Amino acid sequence: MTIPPDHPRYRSLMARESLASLSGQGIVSLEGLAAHGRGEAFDYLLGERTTDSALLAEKTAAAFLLCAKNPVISVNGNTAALAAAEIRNLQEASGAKVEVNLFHRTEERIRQIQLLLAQNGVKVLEGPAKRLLALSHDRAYCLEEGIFSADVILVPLEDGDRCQVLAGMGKTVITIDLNPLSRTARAATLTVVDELTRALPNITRFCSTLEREEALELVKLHDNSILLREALEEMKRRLGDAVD
Ligand code: PTJ
Repeated sequence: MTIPPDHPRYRSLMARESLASLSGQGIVSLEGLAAHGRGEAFDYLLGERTTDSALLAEKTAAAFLLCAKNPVISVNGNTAALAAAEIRNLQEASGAKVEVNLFHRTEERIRQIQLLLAQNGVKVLEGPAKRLLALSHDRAYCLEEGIFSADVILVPLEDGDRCQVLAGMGKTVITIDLNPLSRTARAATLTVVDELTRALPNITRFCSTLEREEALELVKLHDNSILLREALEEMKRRLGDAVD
């Protein structure tokens, strides 16, 4: 079916169509489709826009990436499907490495996602991954020169387990997650409660405009619990307005 550009839900329908089609190719997992639906529900509560507190989180995410020694962006199936070009732009602006890391891991999916990213101009780390993280599932597999040795790691649409393990290894973990109640959102050093394709361009823009002094200040002053509380307050406000 062709989705007319004047449909009020055009953007959302196009994203779903792209995810469904890439799921048919094996790039997005079926579980990834369910995860996207959960994200959409939370985005509805936010009014499908970047809130002031999310924008501050995005600026702070840029600050962490700019101040890092070995920043890495970890990409899964949903992130590659929704935002391959945005990942390229962020890589160029931040100098971060990009590594594919999957929950539903098969070598075939890894290869397909690496290819999709490369076709969009992303320089992707490759090589034999090893079971280097203390996790019983396959997200334990990563590269020594990538996720394992990163000091700052951006993990959009993450699952809580790995987030906790990475934080426990002393890494700065930045996540992008529309659900401020998720274990990931709560375990991360910094949570951007915003939709992936809105968040990445904002982080990229801040990477190009932030001065070093301001970046250091943002890193020093960041407080994830305040950002999460503000995201929940925003949802509460919107629900209250809808009821009144
Ligand atoms: O490709 P794989 O095999 O690595 O699997 C990827 C998924 C996403 C299936 C896996 O990481 C997973 O199960 O994730 P979760 O635990 O469902 O968490 C995903 C989180 O991302 C949820 O809290 C969603 O609300 C949120 N989310 C979904 N879509 C978006 C989003 N946040 C921001 N932008 C989105 N587009």
